[in-house]
Amino acid sequence: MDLDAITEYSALHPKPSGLILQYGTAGFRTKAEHLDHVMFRMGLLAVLRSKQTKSTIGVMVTASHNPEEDNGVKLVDPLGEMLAPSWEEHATCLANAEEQDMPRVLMDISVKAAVNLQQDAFIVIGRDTRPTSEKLSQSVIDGVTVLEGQFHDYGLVTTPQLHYMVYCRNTSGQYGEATLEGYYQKLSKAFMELTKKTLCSEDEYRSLKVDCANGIGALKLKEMEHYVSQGLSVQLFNDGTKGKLNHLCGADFVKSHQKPPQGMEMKSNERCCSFDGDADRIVYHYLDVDGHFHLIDGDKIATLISSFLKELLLEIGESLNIGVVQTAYANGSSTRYLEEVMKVPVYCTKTGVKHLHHKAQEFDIGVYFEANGHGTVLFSKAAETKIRQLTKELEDERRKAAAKMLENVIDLFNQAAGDAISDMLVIEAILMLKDLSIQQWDALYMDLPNRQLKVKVADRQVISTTDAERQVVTPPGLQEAINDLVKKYKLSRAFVRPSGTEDVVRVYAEADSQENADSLARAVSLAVFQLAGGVGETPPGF
Ligand code: 16G
Ligand code: MG
Repeated sequence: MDLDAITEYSALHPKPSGLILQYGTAGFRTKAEHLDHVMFRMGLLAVLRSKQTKSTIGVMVTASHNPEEDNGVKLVDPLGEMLAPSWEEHATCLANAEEQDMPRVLMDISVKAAVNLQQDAFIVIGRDTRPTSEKLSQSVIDGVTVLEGQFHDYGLVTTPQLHYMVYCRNTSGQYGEATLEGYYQKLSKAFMELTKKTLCSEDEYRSLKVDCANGIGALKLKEMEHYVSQGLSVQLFNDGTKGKLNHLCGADFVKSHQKPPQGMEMKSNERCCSFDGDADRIVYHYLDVDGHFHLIDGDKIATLISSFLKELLLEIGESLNIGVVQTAYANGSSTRYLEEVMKVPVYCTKTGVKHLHHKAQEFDIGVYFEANGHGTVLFSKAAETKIRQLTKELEDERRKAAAKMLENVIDLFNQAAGDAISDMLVIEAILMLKDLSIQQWDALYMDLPNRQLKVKVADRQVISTTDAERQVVTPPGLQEAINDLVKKYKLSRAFVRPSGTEDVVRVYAEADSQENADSLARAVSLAVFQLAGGVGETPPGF
C-alpha cells in the first residue's frame, strides 16, 4: 500500500471534522454534501474486500427512496449479497477516521481481515439518477484507483442490476452475462417463455402503468420495454423528465401515505404499480369504481407468488419445502391467510433485507417480502438442480410443463437481490396465467387497518427489542404498557423499534378499524415518549 499516495489523494476528499456516520441497513445515507470522503474511502474499502474474497465487489451510489438531496453508498458482496457484518464495522471505522488517522485505520483493517495486498482487485460501480451521483461515483473510482484496483463503471443502473453484475462476474457467466443486454435478455426470455401460452388470450391484462418515482427505474424500463413488448406493454409515469425524485410519488410515498402517486393518471380498476428511487421495491395499487384507493403491498405480493409456486410444486409432485419470510410489519391478515388458508410456514425476522434473505436461504424455496415491497424468491442450489433436471426428464406433459414454469420463475427472479423489474414481470406473468384481475388478487384477504407513527427521543438506542422486534426489552415498563394498550382493542397488535435509517423510534399498530388502529398507535407513541425519553412536543392527538 502506498500510504503517501493515499494521504495525498485523501486530502482531495477531506472529511468534515467531527462528522460521524454509520454503515446501516442500507449502507451510508445522508445529505449528499457530506459524502465525498465516504465515497473515496468506500472505494478503498471495496479494493480490500475484493482482495480478501478474491472476487469482484460492487459499489452502488444511491439513497433509494430518500429525498433527492440525499445520497448514499453500499457495497455488494461476491454473490450479490449485502456486505458481511464484520465489514460493515470496518466501513464505519474507515468512514469516521479523522483525516490524519485514515491511512492507519485502513492498514489496521487489512491486517485484521488478513487481506493479501498482492492479490488483484476488481470493482464494479453503479449509480442512480440523483444530480450528485455522478460526481460521487467518481470519488469512489478515485479510491479504487489509488489502491490500484481495476474497475468497470456501469454508470446508470438500478441497485438490483448492479447486484446482478456482481453475481454474474463471480460465477464465471453461469448465472448470466454481466451486461445490461445480458440482464434484459435473461429476464425477458424467461418472461416470454412463462407467458407464451397466454399470449393469444385476452389482452385486457397486458398493459400496466408504472410510477417510476422519477428515478432510474424509468430509464431501465425504457431500455427493457421492447424485449417484452409482445407480452406486456408498460406505460411509464414519473419518468424523471419533469418531477423531482421520490417527491409525492414512488413506492415509499404510496405505501406510507396509502395514497396514489401524483403525476399518474389512474382510471378505475386499472392495474398500476410504483417503484422506489433505485428500483428495488415495488407495490401495486388501483382505484375501485367508487374512486377508493387500494394498495397491494409486499405481503400480498408474497401471497400471490407463494400460492402460485405451491400449486406448481403440487403439480410436479416433488416434496420441495417452501417457506415465507416476513417482518413484524407484515399485516396480521396476511400472516393468518398464509398459515391457515395456504398452509405454508411463515417466519418473522428483523427489518432489513439482509435478515429476510438470510432466513429465506434455509428453504428449498424461500419467499421473502417486506410489507414495503422489498423482496424476492430464493431457490436453493439443490432445488434449482432438481427442477432443471425434471424439465429434461419428466415424460408426463402436465408435470413437465409445471417444472418448466418453475425453471422460468428461477430465471426471472434476480436471485442476487430483490428487484422491482423482476418482481413486476413475475407478478404480471402470474396474473396472466391465472387470469386474475387486480381486484381478484386484492380480494385474497382484507388487510387489517394499521397506522405507523414516529416518535423523537433523546437516544433511540435506549429501546432494545427481541422476538424479531415484536417485544421491547428496555426501557423497563414499556412492553407492559404496550400490552395493556393492545388489550383495549380487537384484533390488535402493536410494536415499537428504533429506526435503522432515521433518528426516530417507529411505532406500528393494527386493529379492527382505522379509528382504533390510529388511536392505539397514538397511545403507544405517548408511552414511548414518556418511558423512552421523548424530546420536543408530546406526540400529537392528545
Ligand atoms: C432499509 C432497508 C429496508 C428496511 C428499511 C427500514 C435494505 C436494502 N433496505 O431501507 O429493507 O425496510 O431500511 O428502515 O435492507 P427503518 O429502519 O428506518 O424503519
Ligand atoms: Mg430502494
